[in-house]
Amino acid sequence: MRRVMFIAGLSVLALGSAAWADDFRAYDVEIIQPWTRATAPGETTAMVFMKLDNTGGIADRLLRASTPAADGVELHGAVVTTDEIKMEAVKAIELPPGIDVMLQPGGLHLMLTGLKGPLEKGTELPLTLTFERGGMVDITAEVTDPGATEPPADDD
Ligand SMILES: [Cu+2]
Repeated sequence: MRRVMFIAGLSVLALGSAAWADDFRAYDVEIIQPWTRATAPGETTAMVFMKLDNTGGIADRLLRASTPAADGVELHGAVVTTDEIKMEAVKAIELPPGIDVMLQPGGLHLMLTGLKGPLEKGTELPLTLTFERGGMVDITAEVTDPGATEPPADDD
């Protein structure tokens, strides 16, 4: 596993300026522009969003996530009923080859539970993602406006 992670790290360097600074990679899976929303004091949950693009030829799965900023991180999907959207825990997020999987408001997301303190706009939230094939990768999610519905505009 260590060796796979190291090779994956090298491949990011080899891509050079083709990748955004706020993108990450776990083997074949590109983790594109992770983001979350600022929270108010006392709030205990937060959602994290990103795009996961499996650029390889074999399916992968996001199995779990963790962050030092919260007691737990659940993988959530959204179930749309006639009058509301409900969140539902899923065991894994499937990443078919060649497909962009969006984690976005109203759909799949990471759910932080037991938030230890407010997330402040302009800071970076550290997370560790674990993929079935891609292994573990450390990422950061940009903390943006509390009411944001899309990732922050790229400022570079
Ligand atoms: Cu949720």
